[in-house]
Amino acid sequence: MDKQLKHDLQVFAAEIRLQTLKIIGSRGFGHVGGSMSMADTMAVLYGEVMNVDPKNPKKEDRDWFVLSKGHGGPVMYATLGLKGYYPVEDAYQLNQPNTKFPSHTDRLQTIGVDMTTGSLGQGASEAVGAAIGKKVQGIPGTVYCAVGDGECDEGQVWEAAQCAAHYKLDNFVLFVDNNKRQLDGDVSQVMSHGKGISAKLDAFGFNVIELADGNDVEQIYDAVMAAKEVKGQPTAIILNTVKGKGAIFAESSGAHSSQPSQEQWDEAIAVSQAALDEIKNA
Ligand SMILES: Cc1ncc(C[n+]2csc(CCOP(=O)(O)OP(=O)(O)O)c2C)c(N)n1
Ligand SMILES: [Mg+2]
Repeated sequence: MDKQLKHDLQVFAAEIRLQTLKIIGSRGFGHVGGSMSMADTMAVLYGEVMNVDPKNPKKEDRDWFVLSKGHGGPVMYATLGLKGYYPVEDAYQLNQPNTKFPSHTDRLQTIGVDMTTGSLGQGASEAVGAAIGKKVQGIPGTVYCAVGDGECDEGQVWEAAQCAAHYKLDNFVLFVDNNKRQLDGDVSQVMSHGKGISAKLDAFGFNVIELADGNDVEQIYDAVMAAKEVKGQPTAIILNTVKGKGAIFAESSGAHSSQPSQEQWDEAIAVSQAALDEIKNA
């Protein structure tokens, strides 16, 4: 991977992390864990890979991104704001009355959000439907979708997977945020995944790429580039991530949602700003 591009994407990921904390911090509580684990993937997708235009958010041949784990809305809002869909500060209205930035992503509320999500599992089916729609209509572009590892408890995810393989959707890429934690605790304790999510998706007919470090922009970028070469099959990219990555009050606990004190918010945002400055100057 080009050194400059890697640096730029690392900076973008750090900016997304900082803004995600500021967005959730504006409300005082929210889904820090599952937002922060996705920051690097969002940086790769919106920073380099995806064919999107903030000035023309609905352009027909755009790539789509469906955050099926819709509770990660804040990382989406941070990314879209930094990308130029709206001033990122607009999202400091998270989950307030009449906000355009609800806790879970809503395509009728927020510019740049391709699909409404929040009921776990549904986004995966919606994304597969969008990919089929592109094929049927001959519209170029890839549909990227992110599900959580806890979300994979939903049968609907597997119906979507079966459908994606059946229809040979090589315009569909499924990210699994394998952060090992879900709402009630460890995924392995709540509902374990047998031989693993990779093995399951392989059995369903996906081209599977498992990343040792799903918070590494280079590994994510290389996987997406490899997915683009695959024909006649959907690709799944398994992101072994850290829940809460970069949020000092959440990273070690892997907390699902957080409501730290104002002092803890201030400290976390200061640490995140310092991390951004360090990467920028590297
Ligand atoms: C159908 C459905 N059931 C339950 C919930 C409540 N819920 C929201 S997030 C979550 C846990 C999801 O865990 P995971 O997919 O691992 O998310 P992440 O770790 O990426 O935050 C649950 C049970 C929901 N949103 N939808
Ligand atoms: Mg999880």
